[in-house]
Amino acid sequence: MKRNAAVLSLLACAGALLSLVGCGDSGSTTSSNSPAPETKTGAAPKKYTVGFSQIGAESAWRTAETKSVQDEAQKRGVTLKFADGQQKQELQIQAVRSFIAQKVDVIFLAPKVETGWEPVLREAKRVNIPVILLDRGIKVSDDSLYKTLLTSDFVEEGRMAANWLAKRMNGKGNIVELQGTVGSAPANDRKQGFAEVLAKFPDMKVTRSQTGDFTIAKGKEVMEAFLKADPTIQAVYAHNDDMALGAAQAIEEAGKKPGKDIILVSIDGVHQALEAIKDGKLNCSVECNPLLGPGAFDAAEQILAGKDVPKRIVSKDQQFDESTAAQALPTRKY
Ligand code: GZL
Repeated sequence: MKRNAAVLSLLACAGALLSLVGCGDSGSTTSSNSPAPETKTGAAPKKYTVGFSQIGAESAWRTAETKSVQDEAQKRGVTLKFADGQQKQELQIQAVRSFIAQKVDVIFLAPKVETGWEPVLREAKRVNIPVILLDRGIKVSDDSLYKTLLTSDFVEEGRMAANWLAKRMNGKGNIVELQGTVGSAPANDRKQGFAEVLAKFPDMKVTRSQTGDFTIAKGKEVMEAFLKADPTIQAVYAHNDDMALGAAQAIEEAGKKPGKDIILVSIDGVHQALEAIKDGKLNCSVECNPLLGPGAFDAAEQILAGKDVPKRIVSKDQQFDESTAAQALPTRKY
């Protein structure tokens, strides 16, 4: 009897070692990477594997989202295979194909842009691997190609930014817009929501609008060009905080005071933005929750248990300005 137990525990150790070696993915958390056995009871399997095709690390918001998913996987003992798309859709698609080949149980995809996903999502569907979209939506002819989307209402975020700015500028002034990544859902929708509200204020105009690709560096570069072209700029609408922070640097280097000479409103609500609002260098940030890890794994476990999930799970957003940022800071989680 003792000999059998020894043999069994040796085999178990060998199996665990193989699975650790088998993983080999950057940033993957390992417990066991063998797909969980089908459960009879309809409960989610205790052990399962998720492949996460992330856009990249372009902003503080993105980094917070990645950390939220990785921390939650660790907490639940889920094997997470993480792929950084480095802002390239083709790398994200390659990662999804690799997850299919590795027979993961669920795929998380944060899609950089709205189009170009149908072929690879059909491949996942063909082998019954459910896909959960994180933070950005996609345009597909068949929405059964993904199970659910966890997101915020980007159009509403654009409206909130415009309403705040209209109030702050008493309904008049010229504005430059730093757009997010071309073709992405947040850039398209935040532009739409902002324009919808601005249409009600004939004395408020967006005089220049260009993508800053959601990064500090590009936001600064575009703002430098805007300032050279038009010294009368009165306000900046940035589709995310990182571009607004870059714009604030450009405004300072041009000898003006961001937050005073030029008003800045942006979206995300990251810690650095609230600090800048407290320091008077930014004026308003509309929150967009990146802490999608817990909700994503809840949805995954519902799906693995054979239960339905809503097609769209939308986070509620608040906003922060000079009157609220300072007291919100101590409790902010990203
Ligand atoms: C929004 C997300 C956007 C953030 C940016 O859900 O896709 O991408 O607003 C991030 O900061 O880069």
